[in-house]
Amino acid sequence: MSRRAILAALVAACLTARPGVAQVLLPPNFVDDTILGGLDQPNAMAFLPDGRLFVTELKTGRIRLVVNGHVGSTDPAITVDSLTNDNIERGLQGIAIDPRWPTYPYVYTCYTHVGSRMVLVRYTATGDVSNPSGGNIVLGSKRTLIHDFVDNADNHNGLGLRFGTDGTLLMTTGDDADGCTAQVLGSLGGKLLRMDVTRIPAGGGGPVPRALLIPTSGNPFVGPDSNACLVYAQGLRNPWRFGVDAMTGAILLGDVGENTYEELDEIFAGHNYGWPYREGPMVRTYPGCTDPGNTYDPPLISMDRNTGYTAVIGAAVYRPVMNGIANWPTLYSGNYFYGDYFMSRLRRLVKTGGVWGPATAVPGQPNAQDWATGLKFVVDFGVGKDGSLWWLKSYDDNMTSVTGAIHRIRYTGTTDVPLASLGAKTLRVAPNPFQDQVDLEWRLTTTGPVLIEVFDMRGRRVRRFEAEASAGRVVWDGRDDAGRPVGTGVYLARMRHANDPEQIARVLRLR
Ligand SMILES: [Ca+2]
Ligand SMILES: [Ca+2]
Repeated sequence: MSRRAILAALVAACLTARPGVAQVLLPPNFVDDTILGGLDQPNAMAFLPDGRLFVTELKTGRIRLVVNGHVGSTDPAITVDSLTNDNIERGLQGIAIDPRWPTYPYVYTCYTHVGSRMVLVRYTATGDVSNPSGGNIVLGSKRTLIHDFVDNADNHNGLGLRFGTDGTLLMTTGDDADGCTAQVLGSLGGKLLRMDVTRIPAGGGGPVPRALLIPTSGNPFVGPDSNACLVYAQGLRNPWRFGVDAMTGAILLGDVGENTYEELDEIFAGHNYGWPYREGPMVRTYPGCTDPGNTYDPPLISMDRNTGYTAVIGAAVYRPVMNGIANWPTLYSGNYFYGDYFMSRLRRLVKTGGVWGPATAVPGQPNAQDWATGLKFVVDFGVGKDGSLWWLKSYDDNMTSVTGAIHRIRYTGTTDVPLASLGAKTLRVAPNPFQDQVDLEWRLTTTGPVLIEVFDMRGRRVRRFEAEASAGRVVWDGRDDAGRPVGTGVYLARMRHANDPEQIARVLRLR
């Protein structure tokens, strides 16, 4: 967001100041729970596989563990060092948990650092890493993965952080108020970066060589520039928040606009999203560089800032979760929810016939466009282990100090996600252990696209199968997608299906 827009929004917020927090209005059978208040500008969150939650605080630089609605007995888990927090946008930003937790108890975070630079770091957790109700986690052994993101301007930092479904670490970077950089592959600014973190040595230290971060599965741009090798997509302005579809791996991102449009994009490898020559659907110019006439992906949807949009928060793709006690109805599976930092509205996109568009209103939602209202100062979203959509509010509606909160939108109705039929939905592997080949056999209660993937114990996907049937079988010949035989050892086969929680089976390969 531009400084002018921020100031205007702050003034507006003060003029309309009133006590407390607007009520969150939702469709019938949904409630908004406040899980924990009293946080100091919480900024991003990440769930552990066991349901516990890490939250970053923008200005204090604290990472706090939340267990069953309370902060951990050891609090904070760490306060990051050498933080700069002098502008509204500077501070401790995104957070992501290693998908191999607790075997690899790593927490990744990124922040604006003294010396006009931003850093991506990894901490190693010690303490209650395997105890779902344990509150004693300490983060230490800082290892710096990237130490030299330019941070000359005090805004446009990006720094959203998520893992992709293939186990790579994805990170958004803002253009640092220099739009031209978004079109320069050798600059890390204005990009979505994709990194491999599985080859980083244990313990602290760094910065690690760039080459160690380049995914072995390949990124769209190859050397000799080591920055370009981390780039997955370019032409972004200030991409702050994004979501990864847990089933399809699709990456959906909100790019904060300048003065005219906010936009949502689906990110594809090697694609260019147009900034600074495009803002939403608008063709524009930028001082210091000239549009060479490349092909730019148009946004999925643009929001005219005259309608109140100021800083879009591209949120989460909703999917029900395994054994979620409050999974939402099938209607919402695959929906992409998005809010706005200042405007308080939550809307959703659906993909129909391969095209994203605004969802049809559900009966009883607050108004024709908004699925929910009252989410002012939302900064992050995530689907919790219970199947609810959790969200972070950076402070109360008056921006009072230390009033940030964790909320959860919970479904209270009877879900039509076939939880009761989970036992009937199976992914069976036989023979197990196997030597040459193994059958991966599935059975579902409904039809639709089925995705079966095999991962090694480092979380790397080695093989992928797609099918469309309620029951069937594929044969895995012990080779990866490139036809190379995989080594002996344990593999995880994962089945995903549109409306159902995922199924995972362990497979052991012997020789
Ligand atoms: Ca900056
Ligand atoms: Ca764009």
